[in-house]
Formats: sequence, structure tokens, C-alpha cells
Amino acid sequence: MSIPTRNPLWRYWVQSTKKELEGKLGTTFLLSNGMLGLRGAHEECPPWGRPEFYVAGTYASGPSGLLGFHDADHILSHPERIRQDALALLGDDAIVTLPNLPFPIALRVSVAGVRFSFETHKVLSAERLLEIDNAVMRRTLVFRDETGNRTRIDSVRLVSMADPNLVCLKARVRRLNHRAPVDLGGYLHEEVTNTNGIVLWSAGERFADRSARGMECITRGSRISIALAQCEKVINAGDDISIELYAIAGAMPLAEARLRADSARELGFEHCLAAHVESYQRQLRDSRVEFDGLPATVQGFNFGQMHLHMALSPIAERTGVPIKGLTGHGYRFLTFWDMDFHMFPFYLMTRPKQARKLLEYRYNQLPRYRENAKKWGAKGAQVPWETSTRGREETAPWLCLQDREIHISADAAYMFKRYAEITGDASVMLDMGAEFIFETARFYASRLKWNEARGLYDLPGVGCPDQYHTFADNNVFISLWAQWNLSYAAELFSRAEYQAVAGRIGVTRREADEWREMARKLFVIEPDADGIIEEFEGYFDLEPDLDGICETYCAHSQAVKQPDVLAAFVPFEGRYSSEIRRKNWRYYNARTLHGSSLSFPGMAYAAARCGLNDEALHHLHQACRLDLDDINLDTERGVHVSIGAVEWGAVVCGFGGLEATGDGLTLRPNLPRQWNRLAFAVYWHFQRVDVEITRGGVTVAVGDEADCAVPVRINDGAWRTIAPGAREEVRTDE
Ligand code: IFM
Repeated sequence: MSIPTRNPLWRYWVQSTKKELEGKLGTTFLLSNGMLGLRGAHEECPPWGRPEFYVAGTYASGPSGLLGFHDADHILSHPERIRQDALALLGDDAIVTLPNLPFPIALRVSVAGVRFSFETHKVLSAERLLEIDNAVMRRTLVFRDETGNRTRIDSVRLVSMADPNLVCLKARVRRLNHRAPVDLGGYLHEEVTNTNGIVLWSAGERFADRSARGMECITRGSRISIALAQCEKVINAGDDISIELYAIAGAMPLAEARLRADSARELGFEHCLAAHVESYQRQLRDSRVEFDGLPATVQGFNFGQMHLHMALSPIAERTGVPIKGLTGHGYRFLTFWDMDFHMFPFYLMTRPKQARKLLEYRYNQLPRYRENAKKWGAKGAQVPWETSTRGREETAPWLCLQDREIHISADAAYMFKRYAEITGDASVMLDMGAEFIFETARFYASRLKWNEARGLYDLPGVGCPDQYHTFADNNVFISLWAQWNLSYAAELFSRAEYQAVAGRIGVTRREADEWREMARKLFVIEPDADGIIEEFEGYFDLEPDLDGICETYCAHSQAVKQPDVLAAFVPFEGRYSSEIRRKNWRYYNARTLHGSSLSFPGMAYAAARCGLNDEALHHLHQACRLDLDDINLDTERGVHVSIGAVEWGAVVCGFGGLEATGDGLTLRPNLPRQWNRLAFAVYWHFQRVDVEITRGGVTVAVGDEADCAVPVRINDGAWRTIAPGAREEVRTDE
């Protein structure tokens, strides 16, 4: 008998019966389609098994127990806002998050009339396997009862990429050493809670019969009605006993959910599986990246890519992409700059039509952002640091981020510009972008202060993205963004096509001239005599000795959580030579503690873009393993979805040397010495472009989905315009 070998690049599996690992395994075996998020819990839902199931956009509100409280020593706590009674001040309904809903594919298995449970039976084997290339989880469970009967259950589950409301499970039971009767049934497991035992839904209407059941869950506070229906089909074919469960969940009438679950049952499991795999693999093909790295690196990279697809909701124009997708309660399913700055470039280059939804999400919330600016005494529109479908600032009130980590407004504004450039669809600027960019320029203008002594504007009172220095002036990353936003808004104003938008929101020539002048006269820290860029004014004077430094004891030192000088090189690379970027990479590498999951991939990206390839590869590997190996010991709170996007940037833009602009695609291949091949697909003007880089050359093949030729340039060669359906091979000098 030949034993099939599992391909570690696309398969990830864990055999464990350790209860204390359930938090982490629930995350790493999670499946989602952006609408539904189903954690990798056991179907039998043992009390410690953490069954969790979330529906996008169904935010409920509850008490402060939903939040971890930061004490006064925490680096992000605001010295004035953090008070002993801060929790009490919050009230009972202040915190929003998605409610954990009944687990939709729960299973009862009885052998000889005795129901299996992890507590009463001996579990001989429990293996979970993730098929990363199919977005499917398989599980094998072998148990023995008191009488010595051994039974094996093999199940496979999916959260459908073809039907956003569908979850399916098929489980097959085999009697290994007995003939005792087996009884199988599905149910909705209702004993579920959010953090600290808090329940965020109440039951409404219900139905139940022999092979179907359902209920309405009404969210706390927001009173959203979510229907949950499950149909089952038991197949008893002699020795082969199996069950199929079809669950539909979403904001719809319960009767509709029941009908849809029933239709899925009619279609059958194999049909639902095939439709799901077909739809998911299409997405994977659109963003394919192949490289001959270490298997553990590639596996983690593929895992990250899978999560980017699983996080992008079909209703992302309303929900955005929550920082951890629907994978876990950490950060309460809110959106952060991770979406605009880190994830958007990936979606833009691989799924441009869906990427537009992120622009719509930000633009639709613009009225709330205007209110947010007023709340903090600023003008224009200020994007909240953390927000949900309601567009308000949701950051815990005792933190010091809301009015200080203000780069997020420009991070969001930049998406509109990039979308218009890369897709060629300038209508987004007329419909949404110009207004957004004018309003965020107003915001930055209202935050600048004239410094008489210097004869320049300062941007004081900001919190550095590095998050160990949250009270700073003139942070280079934030100042560069403010400068860009002000000058780009002035440039847009000078274009005739945006006059109507400007007129509608009252932008005058005088205001636009002020923006231009402010951008010109904004103080931005430049590299010093050694080429090092000071992260913010006064950073060089901080304690350089990092021994004993940790998150509650670091603000006095040069330790950074993630290096924002290196992050500034992503949008503003053109300002700095590669020599300056290398020097800064080495300088900040010595000072970075990687407290943020964004740090390893961000440093991989920055290193690869300036030719520090060995360093880049090391950091890429760490990033790729972060969740699978639980490097930061917080995977149980959910997947760090944005790191997958930054890893993509490190590989495609770093090692592939891709630069995408409105003029076309430039490739400056920079393969690490350990690799011989890198291939990837991206989109430009909605046209697919496949790139293959080897030691000998570069091949570029242009698709024929759009009627559009693609200008491509290799290194500093001439631009070639490649026609739809054509390919070109260029020898390189390696
Ligand atoms: O958005 C980040 C932030 O930059 C650092 N803390 C974690 C957040 C989520 O990734």
C-alpha cells in the first residue's frame, strides 16, 4: 500500500488532546469567508473547547468586561485618562464587539446508547488538518468507551466561499472493533460566551423538527436579528454511518435561513465542497505567489495568504476588514490602520474590484469622521484609530492613541490615490477620493503649529506608530504623511475636474494655498550627518541601554515596538537613497523589540527593498511563523491578518522588486541567494500580469481579461508595452 505524503507547503496539522492548546488551535484551524468566522473547535463542543462563531457586521454592545483593562503602568495608558473609576465611567453598553453565536455544526455521537464526551471517554487520537489550498479543515478523532469499544470519526468542514452564509460539515463514523449501534445528530450549541463569560445575544423565534432546527439571535444593544438554521442528513449504509450538516447564518428572516439550509442539503455535501473550493482557488490563483523558500516559511506564507482571502467580506464596504478578520476576539473585530496601510496594497494588486470596497467603507463613514475631528478639537475629518460599522472612535477611553496616532487619516486618504493610479479608474477620485483628501488635509492643517524660532510648522502632540513613544513631537512618519496629504489636496484643488467637489464642501483657493504653504513649510526630520533619521524630536537623547526593557518600562529608552522610520520608507522610499535606508535598517534593528506583529514583516520588507536580503529572509521567516508557532503568545486572540499582506509586500515588492505606478509596472528582481525562482500574479488596470523571475531572467505574461496593454520595465531598461495575451522574456545579468 502506498502512503500518500502530505505536502507541508499546503497542509498544516496538529495532533493534540491538550486542553490548554485549544485557544491557539481554535485560531489556527479557523475557517472564514469574510461573512462567517468559525473557529477550529471540536464539533462535540466540550466545555473547554471554546466554540466560537461570528457573523460580520453584527456588532453588539456590552460592559467593559469585554476589554482587557490596561493599568497605569501600561505604555499606552494616558496618564490623565487612566483613573481608578475609568471602568465604571464606561457604562454598561459602551464596548462593541461581535457576539459569539451558537456553534452551527455541533455534533452528538452516541455508541451503544452512551453519548461520547471528552470527559468520560478515552480519546486515543485527535488530529486537526488544515488544507490551506482548499480552505477546508479535516479532523480525525478516535475514542474508546468504558467497554473497550473503539470508534473513529472523520470529519471535514468548510465555510463556503461560494455562498457567504453557508457552513457545512460531513462526519463519517467507523466502528473499529465492535458492532454496537451508533447514533448521530446535529445541534446548535448555545452555551457560548464572549470574553469573561459575557453573552451578547438573546434567543428569539425558534423551530425544530427531526432533521432541522433553527433560532433567531438578537444582539445585545444593537438588536440585530441573526437567523441560524441547521439541516442534517444521516446516511446509514451498513457499516458506513455518516452525517452531513448544512447551516445558514446571517441577517435574514429565520424562514429564509431554513429554506437555504434545506436547499444546500438538496445539493449535497460534495456539490457544496466543489463550489467552495472552486471559488476559493480562483481567488488564490489571482494572487498566486510561488518561491522556493524553506518549507516552513512557505507554509506560513501560504497560511497568511489564505487568511487575507478569508478576511475580505463580501460586504466589506460596510464592515471594512477587521484587524483579525473574523478569527478571534482580540481587538474586538475593529478596523485599524492595518487595513488601509498594510492590507489594502495587497488587495489592490491582487483583487482590485474588491479593494474598492475598502474605499467605500472609509468614504461612507466620512460624516462620522468629521464628528470625530470636532470631538478632539480639530477640523475636517479624523479617521478613528479603531472603529466598527458605526464609524465612531472605539478605542478604550483610557488609552492615549485616539487623538495622537493620527497618521491613520492619511493612510486612508492615500488608498484613493493608489486605487485610481493602479486601476486607471479615476472616477473614485471624483466620487469619493477628492472629498476625503480635502477633509483629511483640513484635519492636518488644524493640527499644525507655527514655530516662530524655526520659521516652520511643527506637528506636535502625536503618538508614534512604534507605540513605545506615545507623547512626541514631529514624528517623521506622521509628518511625512501630513505633508503628503496637504500638498496632494492642494494639487487636486488646482485641477478643474475637482472644483465642483471643492465647492460642495466649501474649500476655497485661499485654503488650498494655505495647505500648499503648510506642506512646504512643515518641519520634517532629515537624516543626520551619519545618515540616521531620528524617529521624533528628542529620540536620540533617550536611554540607549535596552537591558531589562519591556512594555511597561520602555518610554524612557530608544526601544521601539516596530520601527516607524522603516515603515516611512514604504510610501516615501523615493526620498531616501538605498544607502540611507540600509543604515537606518541596521540602526533600528538594534532597537526593535518586535512587540507588534507588524514588526517582523515590515522589517523584512524594508530590508529586501534595500538589498539586505539575508536579514530580509530571516525576518520574513519569523513573520510567516508568527501565528502557526504562536511566537508572540497571543494567537489564541486571533490571526494577525495584516502580516500576511506585509509578507506579500516583502516577497513581491522586496525580492520581486515590483513597483506599480500609474505609468505601469517596474521590476527590479532581487532574488535572495537561497532562492532560484519567484513567480507571482498582480493586476494593473484590471489586467492580470504573471511574472516569473529566475536566475537567468524575467518572464512577463499579460492576460486578456481586459482590453488593455501593460507597460513594463525591467530594471532601468526601456518601457515595453505588452499586449493582452502576449508574453516577453528578458535575460538578466545574473
Ligand atoms: O495596529 C497595530 C499597531 O500598530 C500596533 N499594535 C497592534 C495593532 C494591531 O496590529
